[in-house]
Amino acid sequence: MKRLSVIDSHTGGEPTRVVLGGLGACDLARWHRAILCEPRGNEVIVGALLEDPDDPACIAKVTFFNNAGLLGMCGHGSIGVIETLRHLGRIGAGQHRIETPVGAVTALLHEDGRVSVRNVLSHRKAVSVSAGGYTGDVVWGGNWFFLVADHGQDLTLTNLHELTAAALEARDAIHAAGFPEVDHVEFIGPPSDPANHGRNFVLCPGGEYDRSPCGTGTSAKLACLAADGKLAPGEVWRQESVIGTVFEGSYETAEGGIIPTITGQAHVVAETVLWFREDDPFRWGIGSETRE
Ligand code: PYC
Repeated sequence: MKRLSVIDSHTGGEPTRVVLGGLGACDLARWHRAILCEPRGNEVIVGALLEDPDDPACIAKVTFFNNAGLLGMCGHGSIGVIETLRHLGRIGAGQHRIETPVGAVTALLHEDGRVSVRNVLSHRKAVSVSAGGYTGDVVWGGNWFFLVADHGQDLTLTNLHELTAAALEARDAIHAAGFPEVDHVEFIGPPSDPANHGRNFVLCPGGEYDRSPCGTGTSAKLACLAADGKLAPGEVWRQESVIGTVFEGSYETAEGGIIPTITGQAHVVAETVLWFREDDPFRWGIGSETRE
């Protein structure tokens, strides 16, 4: 019987399940739903597979994945990985580098447990694209986003059903408009709390919404603010999620875009050994197409 040790955390409400080895990244096509989804978890969880780094300057190689497959970078997940490594006693406060599929990122673990992730180069690819009834920007923040302000939706938890339906419609429309790479939709609007600067609702590739303000989505937002001259380098932007949790973001200018830094905090909630018994009809996860 296959067993995998995992540590669960959440960052601003968004869950991360760190897999402490026992698989290679190429196994994830078969295993991603078995690890994350029912009956061992749920569709919302983002996985982070830890492997030995290729670059000795990094503490780990991390492959992020969700219910739909592999992700590029993951901001809340990177914060979850750093908190998990701290929890395991493998790292202390200070600067740490991790390899991700889209490039190495640096994470500063603060003494108080907050983590600041210096993300990959982020940039706006297209401005004010009309797609179906939506107009927005196509932006890279470590994943591809369609950032829409004119969605006409309340960015509140009581409106989740409508938000999800509208974001799925916007995703189909931006694909049809010639941007098939976009896998995340971010509806943006004013904050609920005047201490913050903006609020978002982020639809992830598998149809779930991000409970956190989304690290790569906040990076995409910063790339737009920088391109529009609305936020100066080093100035802090406080981004609220649809559940009201907050990431702080700022950026440095770089050739071809910006380098965002996103700060948040993760909390470990469980240490588990997942079992995958051969006689379990849901060994591969409910809804999985994988069969042996
Ligand atoms: O925090 O970058 C992020 C993220 C991506 C998908 C879910 N969270």
